[in-house]
Amino acid sequence: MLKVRKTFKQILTHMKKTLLTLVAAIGFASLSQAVVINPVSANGTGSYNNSIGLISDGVIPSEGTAWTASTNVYWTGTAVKLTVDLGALYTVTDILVSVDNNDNYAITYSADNINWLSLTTILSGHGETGWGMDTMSSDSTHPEYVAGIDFSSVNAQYLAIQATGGDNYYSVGEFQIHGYRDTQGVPDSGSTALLTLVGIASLVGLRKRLNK
Ligand SMILES: [Ca+2]
Ligand SMILES: [Ca+2]
Ligand SMILES: [Ca+2]
Repeated sequence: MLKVRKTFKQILTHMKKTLLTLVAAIGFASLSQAVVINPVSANGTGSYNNSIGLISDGVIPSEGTAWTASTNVYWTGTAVKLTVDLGALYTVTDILVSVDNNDNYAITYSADNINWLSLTTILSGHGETGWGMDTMSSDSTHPEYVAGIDFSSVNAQYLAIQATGGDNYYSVGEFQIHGYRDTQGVPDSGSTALLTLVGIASLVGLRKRLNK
């Protein structure tokens, strides 16, 4: 019986180590998974200048460059809505935008391209650039971080940017989405950890019964 006890003790120790490794891995994964998501397509309503693809080509205009530069999609009026389709549901953690500095822009998100909710709002007072294009990030670790546009993560497939006011001359040089793909049928980290804990608990119960 002593040998059996020792074996179970070893199993328990191993299970505990596995759980700790698992928890560490989950913590690391959730931190490291947020990347730039390349949209499968981009679309724009209304009339605008230059190719819609410029908003997600990875080219971020230098700050202070002209709103009418060839790097940007630009327009007048508030009828234009630029939408990116991520191709699947993602957990969106952050955005990075390059916009004309003296305007307001609404950023919205949707899971179905029908029902839209507000993600954040860019105001003319945000950012530090006084003329031309201004880069802003919602990521607190980014050098262009703007606390006023920060938001809590959402699940979305579609994200849109549209001007809501300013000097009527609007421009977007980049509309970058950061996040990670929602898990597909894999138990989430919480339930995986719970299942492991249940396994350990049942082993402890078995060990107690053997000790009797
Ligand atoms: Ca660009
Ligand atoms: Ca900036
Ligand atoms: Ca403007």
